Amino acid sequence: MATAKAHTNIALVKYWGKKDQDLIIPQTDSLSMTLDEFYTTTRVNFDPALTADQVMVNDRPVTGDGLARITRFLDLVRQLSGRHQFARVDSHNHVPTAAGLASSASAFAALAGAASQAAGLHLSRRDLSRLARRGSGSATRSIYGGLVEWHRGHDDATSYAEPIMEKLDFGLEMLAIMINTDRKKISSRYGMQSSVISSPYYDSWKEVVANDMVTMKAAITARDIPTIGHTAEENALRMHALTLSADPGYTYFNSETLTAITAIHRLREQGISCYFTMDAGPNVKVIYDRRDRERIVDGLAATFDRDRLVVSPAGPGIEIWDENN
Ligand code: 2P0
Repeated sequence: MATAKAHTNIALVKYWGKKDQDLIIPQTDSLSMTLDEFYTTTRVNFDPALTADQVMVNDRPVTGDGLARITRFLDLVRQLSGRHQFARVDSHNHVPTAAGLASSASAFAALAGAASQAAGLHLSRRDLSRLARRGSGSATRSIYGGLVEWHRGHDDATSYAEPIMEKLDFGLEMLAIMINTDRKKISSRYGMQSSVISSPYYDSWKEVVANDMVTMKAAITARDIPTIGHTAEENALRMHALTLSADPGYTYFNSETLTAITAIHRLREQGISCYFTMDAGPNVKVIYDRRDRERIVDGLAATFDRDRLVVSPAGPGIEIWDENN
């Protein structure tokens, strides 16, 4: 039996498309910040008495496609470790109520950590990152804290993440504006594949990311938050242009997303340095220097209730507890 705690991450240079859908080898590199506020804890117990994997998330049983995806992942761990027992998985996502933030990054990172440890594998963090990748691409980066780079690689051995700066020594911070949606969202897995296949801009996107990776890493080295924020914002908008330009086109924006973007533009017009990024949903995350936090929260509170504004500094890498000993 083992338990792991992994934090979610938000990409500053996005991953949007796979080269190999089975191994989850991405088309491009990507770069993220792990967040302190949002995490998953998962306990895994391989039990000879079980006749199938049993999975609970937030105290509810997981069935159907969700269970099949986790069983496929556990099959990999069984293959690697030579174990044949089924597992009991108990997972809790710690995100503010109704956050609507995707948690597959922290979920599969925590599952990779707990399942591999419970199966007696003692993986290096690089190998753990490769294993987490097989569950969900963004989970590759959630093994590490702080700022993290996922090298796209070209096969299972070469596609893994590495930390750039695990403990931040400057004031980069994020704030999530919680925007709810009732609309059934298009999964990132489906959405990114649709962009790869049908957006006429996909080749340009690969060039954009190659350039943004260079700019972003130099800006991190220089602790230059305006350049980090500006590059992340442009990168996110160009990723979202891939959704609009797919066939059929779609978007993760809703009307409140545009309201949030307008509010951020207004803060910038007032001379406050803040930028936004967005993922496969309507929530907007603001990127800024923590010394400006109060002015940004006060400014956004004119439009959004304060309980919808969640501040998060950078968070730590995965922690794993072996409970057999
Ligand atoms: C990212 N996203 O870099 C990008 C930006 C969302 C937008 O990674 O199919 O859940 O499991 O590999 O990792 C979300 O996609 O997709 C994601 P799969 P994943 O964070």
